[in-house]
Amino acid sequence: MPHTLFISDLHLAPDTPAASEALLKFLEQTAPPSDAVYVLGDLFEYWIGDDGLEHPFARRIAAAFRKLSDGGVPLYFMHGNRDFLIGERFARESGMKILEDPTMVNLYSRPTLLMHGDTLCSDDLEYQKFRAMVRNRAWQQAFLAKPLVERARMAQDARGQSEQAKQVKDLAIMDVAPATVAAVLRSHAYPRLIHGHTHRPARHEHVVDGRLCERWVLADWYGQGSYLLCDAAGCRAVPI
Ligand code: LP5
Ligand code: MN
Repeated sequence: MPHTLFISDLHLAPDTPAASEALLKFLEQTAPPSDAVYVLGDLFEYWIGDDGLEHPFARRIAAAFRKLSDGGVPLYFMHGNRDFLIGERFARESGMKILEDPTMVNLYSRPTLLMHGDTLCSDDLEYQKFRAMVRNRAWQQAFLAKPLVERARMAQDARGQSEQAKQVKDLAIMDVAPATVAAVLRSHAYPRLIHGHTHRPARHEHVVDGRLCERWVLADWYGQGSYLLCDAAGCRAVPI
C-alpha cells in the first residue's frame, strides 16, 4: 500500500556510529518504496553550519539521502533545536527540501500537521528564550561568521549548559503544554499532528472543541529507534 515515512531525533554524530549505520540501512532498504520521507528535525546531534559538509561523516549522510532522492523519493527536512542551522547547501547536497515549522500536508486525504515539537513546550521558558535568540537571523549571521572551531566550542558549551539545566527542570515542563497543543490543533482546523523533540514516542488523543485529534510523537534513535509509517489506513510506529 502507498505509504509515507517520518523520522526525527536521530542525533547523528561521528563518535556514535550506531544511529548513522541504522540510518544508512533505513535509507537503502526501508525507504525506497515509500511515497516520501520526512525528517522532522534533530537529524544531527548538532549542526554549526553547512561548512560541516567538509567532514566526510556529514558528506556520507548527505550522499545517502541524495541517492534516495535521485531514485525518485521526495525528501523533506524540518529544522530541530539541534540542527536549525542546516541550510541550502546541505539541502542541495542531500536532495532534501526544507520545510517551515509548522507545515500542513494532505496525507492520503487526512490533513496532517508536521512540527519539530519544541515550540509546543511553551512552559519551558528558559528554552524558549534560548530559541528566540538562536533563531534570530542577525544572531545566526554573526554565529556563522565565526571560525568553525569557535562555533564548535560554543555548541559544546551550550550542550553542557543545556544538560545541566535539564537535570533540575521538571519533567512536565520539558513535555508539550496541553493548552498549546490544543491551540495549535484549533488554529489548523483539527488535523492529525506528527512531531518529535520530546523523545517520548506515543500516540495521543486530544479532544479539542469536541473534535478528536490524533497526535503522534516520534522516537529518538539513541537506543532502539523507530520510524512512523502512515498510509490510507492510519499510522504506526515500526522499530528500525
Ligand atoms: O537538546 P535537548 O533535547 O537535550 O534539550 C532541548 C533544549 N536545549 C537546547 C540546547 C541545545 O541542546 C544546544 C545545542 C544546540 C547546538 C546548535 C548550534 C550551535 C548553537 C550555539 C549556541 C550558543 O535546545 C532544552 C530543553 C529540552 O530540549 C526539552 O525541551 O529543556 O533547553 C535548555 O536546556 C535551555 C536552557 O534552559 C537554557 C540555555 C542553555 C544554553 C545557553 C547557551 C549559552 C551560549 C554559550 C556560548 C559560549
Ligand atoms: Mn529536538
